[in-house]
Amino acid sequence: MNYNTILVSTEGKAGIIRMNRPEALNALNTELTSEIGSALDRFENDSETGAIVLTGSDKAFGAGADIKELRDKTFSDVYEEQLITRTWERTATCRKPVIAAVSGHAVGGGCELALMCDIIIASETAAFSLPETRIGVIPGAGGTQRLTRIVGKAVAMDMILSGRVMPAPEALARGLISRIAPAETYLSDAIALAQKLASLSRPILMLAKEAVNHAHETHLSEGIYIERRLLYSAFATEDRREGMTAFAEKRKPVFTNR
Ligand code: CO8
Repeated sequence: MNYNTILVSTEGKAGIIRMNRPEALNALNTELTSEIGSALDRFENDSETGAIVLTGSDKAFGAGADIKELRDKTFSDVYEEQLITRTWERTATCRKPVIAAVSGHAVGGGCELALMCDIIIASETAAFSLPETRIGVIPGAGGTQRLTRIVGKAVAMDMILSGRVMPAPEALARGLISRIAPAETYLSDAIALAQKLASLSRPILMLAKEAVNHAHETHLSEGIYIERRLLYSAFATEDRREGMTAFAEKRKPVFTNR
């Protein structure tokens, strides 16, 4: 199968999905998130694949949702098309283990996509942030829920309200990521781990994953539901449009609190 925005390969029983929009630092547009979903479908249905690695470039795992694609959308648009729910969420529903190999920027939706994965192996250069408020929206791919469950309210509020960047060592200390690896080996380490997982019993890993997810996700669905509706509501404000327009025009936004 041919893809435009991802590179798909296998190494042994590890399936590898590499996001490949270098011109936009892997900003997540509809095509990219749909292609990730389609590659996950393929690997999930492939009996040879035991685990999946999702990665980006050394510079950026992902710079977040594609702001230029979202800029002109209205509340009706995002509500009707079920923005995020119909595409991005596929990563969170994959039943085989998914390892995120993260290097460089993991910003906004890029950070949230990593948080949908089961294990995050980060390069020592990786840096995580949820700066959506700066462009007039809120995290809308599970960030307000998953991050808060992992790091607690105080740190999540700090990150989400201020948009501050959390470097890999702090992310490890706070339980946001599973391991740090040298910049030269983070991806090969992730692939080696995927191959190791692929050598184990698939149904047992699926059972284990389902069990862990139940511990983690009790009450999560309600939180995601509320988050999604609040995110859509952000599209009713003038500041959301101003924030995204200002970004695209490379200027500081002028917010009017409306
Ligand atoms: N969307 C679209 N284009 C992007 C994005 C993005 N998120 N990020 C970077 N790009 C583009 C830039 O516009 C630029 O394009 P061009 O060369 O044509 O001008 C190119 O990628 C390179 O970017 P920079 O020149 O800015 O690269 P730097 O190395 O200087 O900076 C940064 C890297 C710090 C990552 C910077 O690009 C940046 O701040 N990007 C935006 C990050 C951001 O705000 N992300 C959050 C987006 S909102 C989100 O993810 C919410 C997800 C769920 C909710 C959905 C809401 C509807």
